[in-house]
Amino acid sequence: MNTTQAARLLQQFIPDATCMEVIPVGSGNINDTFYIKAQTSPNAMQHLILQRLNHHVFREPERVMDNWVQVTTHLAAQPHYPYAIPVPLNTVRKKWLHKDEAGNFWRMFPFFENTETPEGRADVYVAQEAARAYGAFARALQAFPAKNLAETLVGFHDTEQRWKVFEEVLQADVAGRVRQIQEEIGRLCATRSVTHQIAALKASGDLPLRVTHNDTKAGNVLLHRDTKKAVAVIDLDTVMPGTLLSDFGDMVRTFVPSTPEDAKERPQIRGDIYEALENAYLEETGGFLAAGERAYLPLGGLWMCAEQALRFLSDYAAGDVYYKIRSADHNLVRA
Ligand code: GN1
Ligand code: MG
Repeated sequence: MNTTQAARLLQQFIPDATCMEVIPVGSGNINDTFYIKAQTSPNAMQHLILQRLNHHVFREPERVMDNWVQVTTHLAAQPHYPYAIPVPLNTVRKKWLHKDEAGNFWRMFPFFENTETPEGRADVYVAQEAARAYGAFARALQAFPAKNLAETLVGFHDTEQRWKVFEEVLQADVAGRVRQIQEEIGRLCATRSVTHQIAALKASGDLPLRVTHNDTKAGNVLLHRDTKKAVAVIDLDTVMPGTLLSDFGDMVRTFVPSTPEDAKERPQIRGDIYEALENAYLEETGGFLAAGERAYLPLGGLWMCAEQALRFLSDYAAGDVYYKIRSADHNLVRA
């Protein structure tokens, strides 16, 4: 994206602003994200995020934004929620999305300055900060009726269904890669019992339906660059009704290993980080978790490792149709 293109999009949100700079940012696997520096008056600059929402994945972009706005409105009304809230800007037409001539959906947010995400480099302190932030997010949304949120990605954490799709993908083998991934398939099959256990737990009614973030990875919590204090939980695209086990689990998946999701080396599994996550998350959520949630929280970590490996391997076998990739074996490496 060049400044002329960015300027045209910026006009849709802040008509009198001049685009001074545009830089691609973030490591999202689905959407395209840019930092924009905008001059909004002779001596005022605004720092913004411009993002293209992937409408091939999110087939109903307006409902994604409706969930997002419901949740941020609720968070903003909580006097004790201590973090910054990613509230979208309105377009000049008073919408949350601008649809361009090519049919792409664009949105804009304030940019949180002097922040970073702790992908692949969390120490105990950082893990605590992040887990507290995700825990506080869940706590602040405790009284929000989950059924008011749209299920924007149907069956997102229905791992049994994802297994069915995986089996179909293996059967079809359109990319001709199945022979080469026999070892990975074998290892994935060893996680099948975790998935069955989760399915049984969901059916038992012991896991209350709650507002869940569903993308609680290390890339979606912003920390202050110097103090490493948590600043904001971001990326509310997947807020939906769900179980907190998966939110805790995706933290485990992305904080406990000593390397980022994309790393080729075999990661170390860090017990001290796991403990820090669990303790800090429970500080925020322990007061309201149901007995079933509390008892099976650790299973969430296994579940999310298994489910994400399944999703990545499935996409590799299907010929890389879902996630953005930056190398031919990217999905295999992630898996
Ligand atoms: C995707 O694009 P991003 O980074 O926000 C994916 C998540 C995965 C994640 C793995 C809608 O999230 O579910 O956990 O990649 N989002 C969607 O890094 O599928
Ligand atoms: Mg996301």
